[in-house]
Amino acid sequence: KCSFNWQDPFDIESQLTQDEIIVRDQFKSYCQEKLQPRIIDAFRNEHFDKKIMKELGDIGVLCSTLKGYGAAGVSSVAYGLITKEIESIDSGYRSSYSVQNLAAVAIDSWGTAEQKDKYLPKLVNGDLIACFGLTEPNHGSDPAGMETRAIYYPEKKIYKLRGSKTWITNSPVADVLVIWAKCEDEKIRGFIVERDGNELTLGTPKIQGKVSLRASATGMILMDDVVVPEANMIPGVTGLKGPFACLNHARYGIAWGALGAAEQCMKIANSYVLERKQFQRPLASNQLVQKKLADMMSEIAISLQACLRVGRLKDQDKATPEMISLIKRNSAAKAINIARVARDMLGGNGISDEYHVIRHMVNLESVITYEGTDDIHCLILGRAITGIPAFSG
Ligand code: TGC
Ligand code: FAD
Repeated sequence: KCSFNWQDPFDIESQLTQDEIIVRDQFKSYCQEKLQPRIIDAFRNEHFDKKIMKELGDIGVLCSTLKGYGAAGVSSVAYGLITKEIESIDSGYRSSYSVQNLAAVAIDSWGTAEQKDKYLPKLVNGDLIACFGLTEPNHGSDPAGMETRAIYYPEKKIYKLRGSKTWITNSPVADVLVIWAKCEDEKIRGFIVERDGNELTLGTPKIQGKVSLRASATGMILMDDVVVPEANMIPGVTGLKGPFACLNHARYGIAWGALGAAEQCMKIANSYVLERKQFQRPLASNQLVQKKLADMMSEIAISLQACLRVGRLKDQDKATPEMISLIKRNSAAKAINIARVARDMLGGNGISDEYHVIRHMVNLESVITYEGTDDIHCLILGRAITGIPAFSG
């Protein structure tokens, strides 16, 4: 006879391969033993510990869907399970992890063999930290309007990059910066910029005072004629298709990840209401409280099943960008609502970082915004339904 498990209502476990379960369980141990004890201090002090990237490389989860270059070559579902585990600790850690992958995917998808051989092994093992610079101060949701320019100097076989990027995860700590810029033919291309040797023309100031994602480093990228050898121009793609194709991977990872944060908030709220007594009985014995838990469980279960479905399709090369918009938008919105309700269920204690829920809640404010805001993914879906792009007038 089958029994119902509220922690896995649709029995996702039985839909995973043995390899996926092993990857998840090993990584879960690392997250619990090594990341969980660091997070309160990291968040309080707005500190990203660079050693974490090396640790992630050492245990083989960095850029883990790549084939070759020392990468684990795991399935998209295993990758989703990894992002879920890391985000159950903190969305900031997941961000740093995702962006390393995002930059590596750009090089892997569109780079030369020399670029791949030079950078990918070190991004996979964590010797190098990377960032992905698309957003600019005047162009967030509409990167087509980017102002960053790449000017080519044929006699020296170099490009010079001029402009600024902002809200860039990992930029203050990155050794390698993948930058998207407009060339003289008005086409957008990607460039691999090394921090070393460019100290005079490249600034990556940290954005201070974030109330969200305080455990990941976010900064600007200021470029004042940064010299980039021609060999570091990513030649395989022109136009926004380049960065957007990479974003498909990252948005997919976020869809799983946000549910890790949501699940954690639900578990904390459930334990709390079972323990906490008001009016001489546990809070959990109130119908209003049980409704909140039932809603959380339902949303997480349905959302996870959707992620699994898209993950399986992705591995068969059948996942469309619209499917990914649907699950990114759904997971982030469901997760932030769950975090807000869980925060309320903990009463006054809910606002203390010792209980973790409010940290997840404020982190998820970034998660609904980056990699395409809730509105932008809504409009991508609206365009798919009506055939009418409604982004601009
Ligand atoms: P549009 O005309 O729709 O497309 C331009 C070209 O790009 C292609 N394309 C895609 N290709 C692959 N995958 C996708 N998802 C694609 N979306 C579009 C498209 O086929 C076209 O190709 P071609 O060959 O015909 O030229 O572009 P648009 O300018 O109308 O823009 C539409 C819109 C608003 C949807 C787009 O600009 C958008 O998605 N904006 C959101 C920007 C965004 O997501 N930024 C994310 C920055 S990175 C980040 O946030 C990292 S957070 C850190 C972390 O992950 O933790
Ligand atoms: P805007 O585009 O100005 O949007 C503001 C509001 O207007 C939003 O509600 C939006 O939905 C709405 N809006 C915009 N256009 C429309 C429209 N046509 N119709 C209706 N509503 C609209 N970027 C990178 O390139 N790399 C990174 O590593 C990175 N990391 C980030 C880390 C953090 C912590 C954060 C917060 C952001 C990061 N970003 C990164 C930037 C992120 O992708 C952008 O913030 C996001 O794309 C939104 O752009 P914006 O902030 O300029 O907001």
